[in-house]
Parts: sequence; C-alpha cells; structure tokens
Amino acid sequence: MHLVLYSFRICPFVERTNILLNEKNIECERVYVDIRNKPDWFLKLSPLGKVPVLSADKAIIFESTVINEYLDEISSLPLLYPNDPIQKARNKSWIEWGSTLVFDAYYMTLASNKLEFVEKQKIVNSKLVLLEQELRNTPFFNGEKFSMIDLAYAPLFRRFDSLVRQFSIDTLEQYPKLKIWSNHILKKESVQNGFAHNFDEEFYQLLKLKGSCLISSETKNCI
Ligand SMILES: N[C@@H](CCC(=O)N[C@@H](CS)C(=O)NCC(=O)O)C(=O)O
Repeated sequence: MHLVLYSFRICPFVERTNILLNEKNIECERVYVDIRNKPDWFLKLSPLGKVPVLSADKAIIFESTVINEYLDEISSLPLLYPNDPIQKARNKSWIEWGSTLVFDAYYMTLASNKLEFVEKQKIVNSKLVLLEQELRNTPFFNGEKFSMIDLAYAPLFRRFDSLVRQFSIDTLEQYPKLKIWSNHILKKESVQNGFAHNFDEEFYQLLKLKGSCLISSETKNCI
C-alpha cells in the first residue's frame, strides 16, 4: 500500500499521526502543504481544507483520529486502543476532549497581551483540573501500556514543555499526575521523532508571526 501524509511542519494533529506511524513502524511519504496559502490541488484533495490528510492507495482519509484508527487497524498488533469497549469509548471521549484543549492552549500562547493571556490561562487550567482527576499515578493513561490516547496528548505536552524551556512558564506545575504522564510520553522515541527536529525554534517563530505577547518586546511581562 502506498501511503502519503499531507502535512504541515508544526501541526499538533499531524504530529499525532507522525507518532503513530513511528510507533507502528509504518512507511509513509510526506507532502508538506503551506496551509497559510493553500494550493488549489490541496483544496480539491482535502474536504475540510485541513491537514492531516492521508492518501492510502489514492483513497483520501481525513481527520487525525480517523486516520490514526485506520493506520492502527492495518498495521501490526497490538492495537493502540484498550480491548474493553467501555475503556475504548472513554479513551475516545478524552481524545476528542483533548483536541479542544489543544486549541485552548494554542489561543493562550497567541494572546497579544497579559490580560488576554491570563484569561486564556484560566480556561486551560479549568480543563487541566478535570484531566488531572482522570489520571491514576501510572506512566500512561491506561496503565503501563502506551496507547492511542497517550499519543493524542503528546503534541499538547510537547508545547507545554517548550513553554517551560523557552519562557519558564510551567503550565503543569499544579498537576502532579499530569506531569508524570507528560514525562513518560515525551521520553518515548516514537514521540520525540514525531516532531520537527527544531520544534522549539519553529514554535517560537509561529508565536512571533502571530504576535504573541510571549515574544513581543514591549509585552515581555506577559506572565
Ligand atoms: N480535527 C482536525 C483538525 C486539523 C486542523 O485543525 N489542522 C490545522 C493545522 S494544525 C489546519 O489544517 N488548519 C487549516 C485551516 O483550518 O484552514 C484533525 O484532527 O485532523
């Protein structure tokens, strides 16, 4: 099967699929798309005009969760969801929920002034409190085994990690179980190789481009 992943270098949803491809040792060609200036051929290919899009022998599949479930099913065992239907459904629920948190965190980092940053930070924190309650003191969400839900949260945790490294903002400071979870996820090779090799720099440039108060000199006191 010939797989092509239409990608963007710093997209959390593409990164989810990158990690799955690494975890399952699946070969896949990459085509990078300028999503700020989408070419016509891409708009014809992608029904939502978004990445990631997977072409599997020219069949087009979109939405990162759907792409990942498909790749999980066609690749070697073990499957990346728990077998138990209720656990599986709960994992899916929290993956969907996590997708909205990715956007909340993104809007927080793009805040153009301190007031806005604090407002968005409150939204993120209100969600992290809930997520912390879902965790046990295990390396991964379902226990010892890395699964789909762990890779789905990796891009969020990688961005939080970058905020610590570059701006000394520790979003997970008050959430010990989330910290344990994040550390275990980010330690994995399949995860590390799912991000651009210069991720921190790319993330910085994105914030700069978008006018984040974390970068602009006059509002360096954003936090
Ligand atoms: N729900 C989608 C979200 C994908 C998404 O938002 N991709 C962004 C890049 S990270 C995109 O392509 N944005 C272009 C646009 O919205 O016009 C998924 O999980 O695949």
